[in-house]
Amino acid sequence: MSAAPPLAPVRAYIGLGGNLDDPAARIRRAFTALAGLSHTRLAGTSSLYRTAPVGYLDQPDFINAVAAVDTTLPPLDLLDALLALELDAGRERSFRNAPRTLDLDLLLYGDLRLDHPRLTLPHPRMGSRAFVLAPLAELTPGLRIAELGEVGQLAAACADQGVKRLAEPAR
Ligand code: PH2
Ligand code: MG
Ligand code: MG
Repeated sequence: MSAAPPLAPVRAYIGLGGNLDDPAARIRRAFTALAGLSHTRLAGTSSLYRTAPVGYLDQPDFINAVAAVDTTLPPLDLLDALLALELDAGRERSFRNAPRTLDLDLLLYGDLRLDHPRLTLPHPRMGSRAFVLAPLAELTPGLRIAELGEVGQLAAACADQGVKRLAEPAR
């Protein structure tokens, strides 16, 4: 049984990424899929970014973006909905940080701090990853993340990681 859903919508941020099979088109389709989730409104989308791989380096560049949603889905239900969209996009899990068609990471769910076997919030690695912070700062530069700081400042601190905003429209 899951916890009672929030009564008022919660602003959540989702990191999108992929580097296989036309990832830019997949991310655009994922924005549309997010807009179609139950109990959820798509509130904003960043530009698309071309980013150098982090972690496992011998793979193609990624396309990354961030979406904002307002949702009354509880966090684990939102996570399940994101995992279902990854499967729809043909996501396979071979090894950690492997190339993928579509990765949808729940970054923030309001200011909820959560330490659950399936979900840690805020996302534990978001504070040092330019491929998350640059698009998030574009959407909401003044956002403060508890114990990490302001998103715009965090993004500026790792701007040397090789992220390039693409001029073409995100949607
Ligand atoms: N995702 C990872 C690991 N490394 N690198 C880039 N550039 N973009 C990603 O989305 C990404 C990554 C784990 O999910
Ligand atoms: Mg990820
Ligand atoms: Mg993921």
